[in-house]
Formats: sequence, C-alpha cells, structure tokens
Amino acid sequence: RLVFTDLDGSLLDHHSYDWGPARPWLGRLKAEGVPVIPVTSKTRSEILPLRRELGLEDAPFIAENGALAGLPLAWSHARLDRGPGPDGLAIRTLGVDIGLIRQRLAVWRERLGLGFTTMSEMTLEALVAFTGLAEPQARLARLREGSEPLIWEDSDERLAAFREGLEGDGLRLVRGGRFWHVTGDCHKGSAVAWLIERFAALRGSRPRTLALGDGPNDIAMLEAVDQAVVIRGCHDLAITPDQASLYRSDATGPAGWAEGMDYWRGEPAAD
Ligand code: 2M8
Ligand code: MG
Ligand code: MG
Repeated sequence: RLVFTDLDGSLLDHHSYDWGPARPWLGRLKAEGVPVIPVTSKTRSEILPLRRELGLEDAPFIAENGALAGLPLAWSHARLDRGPGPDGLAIRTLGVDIGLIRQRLAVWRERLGLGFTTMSEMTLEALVAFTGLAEPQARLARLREGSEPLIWEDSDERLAAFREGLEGDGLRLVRGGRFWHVTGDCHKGSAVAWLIERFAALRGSRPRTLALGDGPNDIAMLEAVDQAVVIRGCHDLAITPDQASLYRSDATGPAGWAEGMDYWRGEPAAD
C-alpha cells in the first residue's frame, strides 16, 4: 500500500499549517509500515525539515508539483538517480530548471503585457503576509528548483493566452491554493505514476494506492490512484474519476484528511 498526500490545505491546515487532527492516523500508518508520501507544491528545502517533524523520513517525496522527487535508499536506483547525498536521499529531476522557467516568464510578460507577480519578485514581508508562513519557512519556500509560483493579476482571457504560450515552450500552468504554479512538462499525476512504477519495479508487485488533496493541482494525482479523497478547501474540484473511488470530506485540512482515512481505512483492513 502507498498513501500519497498533498500538504497545504490537506495534511496541513490552509491557514495555520497545523496537522494535529491527522496525528493518530500518521502514527497508525507508520506502525503498519505504509509509506505516506508528500506530493506538494513546496520546495525540497521546505519538505526536508517538515518530513522529519511529521515522521515521514522513510518515505519518498515529490516536490514543486512534480518537478522533483526525493528518494530514500530503499526507493533509489544506483544507476538511474543522482546521489544519495549526505542526507541519504537520491534526487531525481522530473521537470526543467527554474532558470528556464523564469526566462520564459519574462518573455511572455513582455510579449503579451501580462499582469502577474512571481514569488521571486515578492519581498519576504509580502510573502509572509500573503501565505501566513513564518519568516524562516517563507525563506525556504523561495528556494525554488523546478517551479515558479505566481499571483495572477490579469483577466481569464489573458490567462488562456499565457497558458498557450507556456505550452508552446513545453511548460505547464497549474493552480494551487493561493498561487498559480509554472512547471516543466510534469504534474503531480505524472510524478505519482512514476513513483508507482518505481515501487512496482523494485518490489515486483503493484501497490494499492490512495491519495488525498484539496486543490486543482491535485486532480491529476487523484486520478492516478485507486482510492481518492477530495478534501474540502478553497476550490470546487470538478473531478470525474469513477465516483466509487472518490470520497469528498466535510471537514477541511487535517480533520478532512483524517475523515478521508477513516472512510477508506477505518474498517478493519479487508486486504
Ligand atoms: C505555495 O503552494 C501552495 C500550495 O497549494 C499554494 O499555491 O497556495 C508554494 O509556494 C509553497 O512553496 C509554499 O509553502 C506555500 C505556502 O502556502 O505556497
Ligand atoms: Mg493543497
Ligand atoms: Mg499543494
């Protein structure tokens, strides 16, 4: 079994970033040896301390909306992955370099006269005020490797033109909780499918998979697994996988996360 989870607005509260209500389930899954794999917009630098606090240091993670995978030894492949580094993690790049993304953003802004502010253009104070992150965490959020978050300040029509331009460059635009995110040709769904393949190749069997998320950027991930939980949040997710495999929570954030786990795993395990 594998559990894939979004962080902000799902395992972590959208405003306070607290995960108290999810703690009992995290303990239970750890005791059962079920990897809980963060799949998030957050950077590698944000995830490293967080996964220790959450007790998820044995599991891999997906950072920056599928742009990067962090693989502990048991998940890594000596010939295919870079590393492991001093922290024991091999890093696999699944997207493109942030330098290319920033270059193309500057080109499209100039060419189409677009109104947006990238995270790298925001002051630290503005980022703290906009996200509610504490200053040290906001600093870590700015250490982008393969995705640029931005605040959209223009019309829907121009958003479509922007997206089309990016697609011509082989880039993608996806919506998170507060920001839009520009990445290479990757998303949470492609990264999760890649990890499932890696697991199957290493273990010789396909795992049963469950995923939980609250944002538009989570839809591809929710469609890539056997059992999905849409956590109530700030976006209405129009998602159409077969309804039998989808549960929508009433509660938001980590309480909704625990509610989703209760729904799929609350009964004595039948498998
Ligand atoms: C950004 O990600 C969230 C995810 O949904 C968003 O778009 O609102 C990222 O910049 C991430 O690195 C950061 O930690 C988070 C803080 O809310 O915002
Ligand atoms: Mg989210
Ligand atoms: Mg997210």
